[in-house]
Amino acid sequence: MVNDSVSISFFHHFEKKPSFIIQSPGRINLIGEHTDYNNGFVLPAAINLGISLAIAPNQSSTCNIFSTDYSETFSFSLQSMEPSKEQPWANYIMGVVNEFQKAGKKLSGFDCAFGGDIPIGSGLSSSAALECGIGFALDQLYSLDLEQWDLIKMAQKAEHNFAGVQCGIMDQFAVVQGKKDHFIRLDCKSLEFEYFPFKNSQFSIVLCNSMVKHALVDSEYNKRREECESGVKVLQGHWPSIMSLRDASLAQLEKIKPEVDPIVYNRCRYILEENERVLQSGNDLHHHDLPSVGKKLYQSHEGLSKLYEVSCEELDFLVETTRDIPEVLGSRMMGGGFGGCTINLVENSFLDKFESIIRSAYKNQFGLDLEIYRVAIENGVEKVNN
Ligand code: GAF
Repeated sequence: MVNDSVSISFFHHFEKKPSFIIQSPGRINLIGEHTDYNNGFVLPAAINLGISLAIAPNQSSTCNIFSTDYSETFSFSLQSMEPSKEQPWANYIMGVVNEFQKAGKKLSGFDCAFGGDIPIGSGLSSSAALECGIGFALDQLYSLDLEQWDLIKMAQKAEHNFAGVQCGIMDQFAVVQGKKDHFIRLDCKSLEFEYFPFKNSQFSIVLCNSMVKHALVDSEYNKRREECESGVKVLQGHWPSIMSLRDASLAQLEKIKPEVDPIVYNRCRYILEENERVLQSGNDLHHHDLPSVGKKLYQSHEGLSKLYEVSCEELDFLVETTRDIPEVLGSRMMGGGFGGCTINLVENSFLDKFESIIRSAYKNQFGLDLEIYRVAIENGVEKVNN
């Protein structure tokens, strides 16, 4: 991570030293995509790519933010905040400040510089890293004694209210609760979670960044949410106790099939099947059965591509290319979709070869240079010791 350079930028920009530095990671998700806002299961982890924030109070009611990556400044008053169209990155910070104030937390003005090594808009949740990073920083700066779940929920609300994406809880959860060398299986209904150790000397987690981000990502995301909700309404008509897809079974879904739009049926089917895969993958991790997890990654991608329709030709190509490589246990698109990264489980001894095969296949097909990251699982948001 980039703590030192952010600290230096802070000093140059604000001509004083920061009170402290916060390190906030991005996240991966082994399996369980689009299940979070359906009250289902997810299996994410925080990673060694993220954002660092340097912060100090400024004895005013103005907040001054410097983004080292964009080389841009944004200032806002604590008394009036409006989402910015010109500098959308500032919305993640204002959104959190806004939620804190709504919850009655007393804040005063601050100066903050931030930047990182997490690729933006690649499905690694740079937005949750920023939201949780600033939330954690404000908690420390003003000794607010926030509960972790309050931080997670306020960061999620910031995304709803200031970025306009009706996201689930997974990203903010993983950024806050991440634990080195562990995946976390979260039940998004009960909010209970369980850590699964992952330190395999034989296989690595490799992300392939397609370097594309197709338009309409946010509106398609919100639309998927509505489609699932419309499926729930029909199910509820028959079984009033069903409050979300989490409460329904495949048999119940089959029963209402004639009554629902085929697209809605497909969306619901994917969610029910994916929930099952997440539960089983946790058990596989418990038994160190990575080949079995790998198979489920392929099944998950199939569902995301054909039933949930959030993939794209670049992601499908990347996943298909791995199918003939025995040293790859599994591959699938990760995150909201329509671009971003695939997650791959690759045998360590084959990593260099894997990279060169997939890089040249992708270049031949789309004329694009893949970015590839071999990621490690790290702790969630924390203060840097200095
Ligand atoms: C995005 C959202 F922010 C998450 O809540 C989750 O729904 C994910 O897409 C898809 O699984 O990252």
